[in-house]
Amino acid sequence: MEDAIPAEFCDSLTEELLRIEKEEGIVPAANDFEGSRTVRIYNLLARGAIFERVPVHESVLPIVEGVLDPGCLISSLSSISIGPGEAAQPIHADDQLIGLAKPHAPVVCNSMWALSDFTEANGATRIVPGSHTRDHSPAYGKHHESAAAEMARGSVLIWHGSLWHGGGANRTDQTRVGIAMNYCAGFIRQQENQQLGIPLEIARGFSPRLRELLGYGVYRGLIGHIDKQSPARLLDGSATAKIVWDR
Ligand SMILES: O=C(O)CCC(=O)C(=O)O
Repeated sequence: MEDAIPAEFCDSLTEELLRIEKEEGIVPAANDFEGSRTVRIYNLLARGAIFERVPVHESVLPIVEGVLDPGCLISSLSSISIGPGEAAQPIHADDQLIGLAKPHAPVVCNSMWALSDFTEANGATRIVPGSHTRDHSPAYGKHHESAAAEMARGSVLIWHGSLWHGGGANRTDQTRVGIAMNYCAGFIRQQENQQLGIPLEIARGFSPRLRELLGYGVYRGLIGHIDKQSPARLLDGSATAKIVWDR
């Protein structure tokens, strides 16, 4: 989706990522999946108020709700800044550790926000079009033909979690900066633990929709309840609807 994120918001997000990287001394990991010249900052909702606007963004969330359903959850929110000289990431599917026979209906729907232009040369996400319909995930570490999803800054790439893809190699002298805003169905486990990873005093300040997306809600009136109440009640005392059995 082009022109999804206004330039000023891209600027502010980029500044904030640089601030966190510097203040926390975050450096690249050293494994072939995360890369050795790529700075990744995880759990962004715990690291700055500006990130609260990302999961609920009006350009992206309605599409994800259409792919999953409105009971979807935030699976993870992190930044991926691919530095000069980084090698291509192995092609993978974001749902490949989930033990469901493929192809299956989407249980993961992920997005990549371009905070810089994404080009073939600077490491634009590489995708294997149509691969979400295959009956298997890619063999890890093997070569798979792929295409660079080039996009201008402010664009967002959204994909079915079974799609084969990976970060590209960066052959330029500029960093490719992206935000990986990932969602999952309301009935599966989130990749980053949102209830323990985000301090409760921070989560209490989030909007009701954002709290729901973190998992402070009950999927279809049942999944995630505590004593037949929504976990939102323990978070902030909110009144909760009846559980499905009591309707
Ligand atoms: O950085 C990218 O373009 C994709 C990263 C990715 O697919 C991942 O880390 O799971």
